Amino acid sequence: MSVPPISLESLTSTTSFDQLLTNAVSIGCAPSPCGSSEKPDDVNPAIWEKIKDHPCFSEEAHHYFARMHVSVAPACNIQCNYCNRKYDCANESRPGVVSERLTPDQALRKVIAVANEVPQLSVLGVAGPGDACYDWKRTKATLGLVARELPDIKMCISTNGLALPDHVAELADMNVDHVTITINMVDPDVGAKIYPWIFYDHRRYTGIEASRILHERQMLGLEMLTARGILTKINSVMIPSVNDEHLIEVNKWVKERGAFLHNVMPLISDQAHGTYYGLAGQRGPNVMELKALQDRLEGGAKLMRHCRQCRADAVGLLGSDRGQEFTLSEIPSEVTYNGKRGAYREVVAGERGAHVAAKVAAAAAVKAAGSRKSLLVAVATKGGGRVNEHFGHSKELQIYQASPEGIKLVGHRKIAQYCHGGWGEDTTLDDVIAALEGIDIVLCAKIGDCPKDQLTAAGIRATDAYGYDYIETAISALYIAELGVEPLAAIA
Ligand code: CLF
Ligand code: SF4
Repeated sequence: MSVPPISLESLTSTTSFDQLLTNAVSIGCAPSPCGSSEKPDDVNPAIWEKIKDHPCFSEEAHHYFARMHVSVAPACNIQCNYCNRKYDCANESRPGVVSERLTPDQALRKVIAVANEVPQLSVLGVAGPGDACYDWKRTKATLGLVARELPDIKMCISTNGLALPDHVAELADMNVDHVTITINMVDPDVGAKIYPWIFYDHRRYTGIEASRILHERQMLGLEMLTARGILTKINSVMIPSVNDEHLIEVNKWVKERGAFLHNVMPLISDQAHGTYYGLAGQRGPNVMELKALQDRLEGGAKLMRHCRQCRADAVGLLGSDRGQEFTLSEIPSEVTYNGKRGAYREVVAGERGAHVAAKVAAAAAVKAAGSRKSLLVAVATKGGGRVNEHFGHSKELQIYQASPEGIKLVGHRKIAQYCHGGWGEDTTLDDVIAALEGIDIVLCAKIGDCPKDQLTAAGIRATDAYGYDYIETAISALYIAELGVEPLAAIA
């Protein structure tokens, strides 16, 4: 097992600035004067500048950087059959859910408070709980206030697209570089099964006409953003038997219109949410169905596979929401930005070059092995691109695929936390095993004999032999060992 690297172990969701910087200095991780060395060779430099700190637009950045959403836009101009914004639960992570709505001034206070406490913060997103473009006055006021006070934070919005064409020019003027449009169909017949109504141009439309208008506005908005060089991500909700096959067509349309990323997300449907689909018993796809569709879409518009389907008030690294720490009642009425986040960026810039080099070497090693074997690996990580979380502490595992094409992140699986203060729950482990369907091996920083043996009995091997290594380095070593080139001594 490798020795824990202090700097990367520091990149957890709750580390203070002082701890972070002290640790970085103690291992000689000197701030880099220029972060350019970490740019992957296949990425255009201008695009890289836009995405390198954005945890959603760059899979690599999500290991280091965090987003926060401010819930300033409650109004919406359409109805989706999967949405009910009245429902809230502190443990519920899905779009549309918030615990409190904010005015633009309150949002600014919250952004400053988070920026002072969360070194990883790099992006501010307006993602509802309604529609950022329909509730434009509040969205614009918030983005303007934050841009003035914290100019180094990237701005990002998420919209259903209906009102988007009306605001593209202002988005460009405000230097908003990242826009997400939720596009679930390009055929109004399919749309009519997803959207019961829209409100457009002072009137309400229903049925196929509603979806035709929505579709035309979405395509127009996408084309306008592309023409202005604003990066777009298309979110599509995969709804089995409604639009799952159709998303192949959606992927083609958005690629032709310049979308930067396509993010296919599973429908979240539960009767308790009170949505049309939840009440009607419409199911979401299981993890293997989602992966199968995403695999079919490879080669089209580039896929995002690390989305966590965030709440509209989410805060922190993707997958570890700290929103509950920053409710308005916890934030002083006067907050001043302490400007310390720059130091964190310098530490990361020094680290990322090494990580990218390790990724390239790991992918080359897997390809050079010359095997047709494919391996699905579940990784316990709390950030920094390392295998650095104990199995028993994990609430989600990141899923990587090693194959003749190299190593890539293909998703994540939520799991129940197995370990509670030193003891593990067997019933929890049954749920974890069920959530790991199709997984060959679990990689983690530490695992006890008991859960390891039970996983093995269920056909899922687990090892902590590569704890604290870079994820890709660990996976390439595993892959090669699996081929019998080297012994796989530490695997159960
Ligand atoms: Fe937020 Fe969305 Fe911007 Fe990211 S989230 S507005 S692009 S800053 Fe990211 Fe969350 Fe997935 Fe959205 S993981 S739901 S894709
Ligand atoms: Fe809900 Fe967003 Fe759909 Fe509006 S566009 S109904 S907020 S999911």
